[in-house]
Amino acid sequence: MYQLYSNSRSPYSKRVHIYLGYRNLPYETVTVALEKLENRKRPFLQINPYGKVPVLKDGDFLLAESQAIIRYLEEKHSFESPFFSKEIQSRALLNQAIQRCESEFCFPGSVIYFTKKFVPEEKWDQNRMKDSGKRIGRHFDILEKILESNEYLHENRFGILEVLYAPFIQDIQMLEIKIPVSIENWRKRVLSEPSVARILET
Ligand SMILES: N[C@@H](CCC(=O)N[C@@H](CS)C(=O)NCC(=O)O)C(=O)O
Repeated sequence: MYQLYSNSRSPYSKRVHIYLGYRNLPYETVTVALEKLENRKRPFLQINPYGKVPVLKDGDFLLAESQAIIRYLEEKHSFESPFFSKEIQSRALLNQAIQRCESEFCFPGSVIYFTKKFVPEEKWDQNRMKDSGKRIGRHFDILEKILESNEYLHENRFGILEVLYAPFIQDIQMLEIKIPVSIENWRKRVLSEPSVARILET
């Protein structure tokens, strides 16, 4: 059975929990206590030298990075409706959107989120926060155009993008950025998908 090294507060771990639930793949959770810095010590550093969760264990095979784990499982199992199409340009566009999700939303979003959560306000790097907000605003413009005429981001069906975004759109109001209506409706749709709702408790 698969084992997933994870932490219940980690959004990157939640992506993989959502995915495993969505695909009905049985697995065991191995909790890594980030709050006790268990991830920075052995034996966890032998599991992932970067000291980060999630990590999937499949027999002797270890794999870190949420996106890589989901791609591995998609390739390993032949699902009736796979996230990645056989058509090369469809796959290329999906890869483009995945990259943009990481670099134009999750990364700048984490800058704002972690600063607000863990840094005293007088120490906030206001320029960095403003720049992150602008990047997310531009990203929302792109998503809005897609979602005005589609229910989901890629080929109009729930897929890997929704799994990757889900934990990062849960507390979207924390970004203090105007959310276009089509994005807010998509967000509600994603958060009410049963495998998402089960993990995020939405
Ligand atoms: N790019 C990685 C990011 C993983 C990551 O940043 N995990 C965080 C928890 S959400 C972590 O383990 N942080 C512990 C640390 O950096 O000490 C992924 O997609 O899995």
